[in-house]
Amino acid sequence: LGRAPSVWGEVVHGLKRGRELGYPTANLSHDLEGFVPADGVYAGWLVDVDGTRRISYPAAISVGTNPTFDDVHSRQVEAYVLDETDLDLYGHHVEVRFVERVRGMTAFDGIDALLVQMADDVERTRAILR
Ligand code: FMN
Repeated sequence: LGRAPSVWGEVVHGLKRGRELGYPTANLSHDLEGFVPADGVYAGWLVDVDGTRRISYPAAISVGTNPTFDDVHSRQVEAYVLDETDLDLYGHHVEVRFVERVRGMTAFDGIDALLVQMADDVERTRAILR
């Protein structure tokens, strides 16, 4: 396509489980603009486009229904900004740019296995965006 595909939407409140996991994510509202790529994990950028400024943050992005848990039923796009634990983007309009696919979405047997994989996703994302 010549450039990274993007979606645009507002950051809404998710289930807040990501914070407990150590990977808080900015969840995009479901009425986003643009085409969401296939379920999986991607390296990319979360661009805060509020006001006249654009601030880009490196992010590990998850697309899917969070199949490890049985409480999310609709597909969602969520972005973990690398090394950020208290960035407050609620209500902000953001662009999520998908740079490279890292892997498919997986239903893990438990949280420990998911956390091991997410740590690896973060390192791969860091290497891709460097
Ligand atoms: N959820 C899964 O069920 N399987 C996965 O393979 C998976 N991979 C993820 C990889 C990354 C880099 C990130 C940021 C999230 C991933 N997730 C995955 C989604 C997490 O389950 C989700 O972020 C967490 O449950 C928090 O959800 P919440 O924002 O609704 O609280």
